[in-house]
Amino acid sequence: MKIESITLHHLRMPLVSPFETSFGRETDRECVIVELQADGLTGWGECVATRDPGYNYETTGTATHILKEFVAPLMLGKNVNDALDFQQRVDGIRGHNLAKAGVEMALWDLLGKRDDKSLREMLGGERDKVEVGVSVGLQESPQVLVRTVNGYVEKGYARIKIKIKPGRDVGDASAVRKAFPNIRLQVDANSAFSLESAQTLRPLDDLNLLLIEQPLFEDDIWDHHKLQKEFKTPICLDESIVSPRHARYAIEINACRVINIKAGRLGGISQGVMVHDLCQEHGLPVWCGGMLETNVGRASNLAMASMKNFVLPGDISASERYYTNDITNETFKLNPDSTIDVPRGPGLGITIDDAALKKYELSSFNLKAE
Ligand code: OSB
Ligand code: MG
Repeated sequence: MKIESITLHHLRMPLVSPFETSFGRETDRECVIVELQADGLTGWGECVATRDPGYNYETTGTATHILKEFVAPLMLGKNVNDALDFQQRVDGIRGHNLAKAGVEMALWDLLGKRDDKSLREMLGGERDKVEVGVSVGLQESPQVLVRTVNGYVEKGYARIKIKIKPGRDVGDASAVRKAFPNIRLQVDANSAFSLESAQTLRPLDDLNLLLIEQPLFEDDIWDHHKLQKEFKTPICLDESIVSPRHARYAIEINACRVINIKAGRLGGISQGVMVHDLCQEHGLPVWCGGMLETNVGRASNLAMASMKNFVLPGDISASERYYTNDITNETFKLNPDSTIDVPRGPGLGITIDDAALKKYELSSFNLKAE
């Protein structure tokens, strides 16, 4: 498709409730919404870089810079055929996966609209609804945490993930396990431990957790391999898996038994599909991670999670868990069986609420083909 125009919308949206992890506390979330125009159609994508480089080195600022100065010139006025064509074009830009992935998502949306196919159909997804859970941030105390978890359980979430950090680990997880003996429970450290400090996590092995997510450094695979040997509970890598190649390294050295797939972190949906396929070949289950997306990114996550090897529940909660007024006309609701329906419309299957987009826009920037 011949790309005629690229618009970057820098948004800031208040979160329904603050989200605290080992790398910080957010009361609102920033992102960059990408709008591509080609052949009379508009495609939308979400770049999941945030204001601060806490989860990842990228920010809304670096993503805007990379997209304007380096990605846009490789696309404007050019015929971009598909996601792999896009990946070849941006291959010379080192890193900046979150920036690239935002554009790749918008391209999938365009292609789906052109061919009248949903993203799920394009990816060969097998499910029309996917199992989901909720990711609960650090709370004031284990008591408050149990109360917060209870609220989500009452809403119908059958899988809970809690954030942990040094000093707020075994105690928090034990309190939740005690209050909910049978719930599917997992923890996420967002790389807050070292191999030494992770020794305090040993009691987690007796809490019947689905997995322990990213306990060690964000760029580490080797120490995770050492730690996995000491735990019965599967270690799941998030931050460390930034490409299909890294997934292969982790699998080859047994650094983890599960991988969290985020298209943003991997540089695009196409790269997420590759990691999905690789894990399937090697018998590793995968699940879809989340980045507190708007409904744009959530639509993409739901389509990915419909693929066969996404056998664990995703960090994809209902729209109302994140924002009171999202930027699409559609809303994603939790079904009573802790699932969310996969969108059926062409591309991402969402339409933008222009008033909401404008309301949250800090700035926008348009680039057109000559
Ligand atoms: O590590 O999975 C993570 C949110 C922002 C950055 C990193 C992570 C998260 C979450 C939230 O856990 C998942 C969601 O979108 O519900
Ligand atoms: Mg994580």
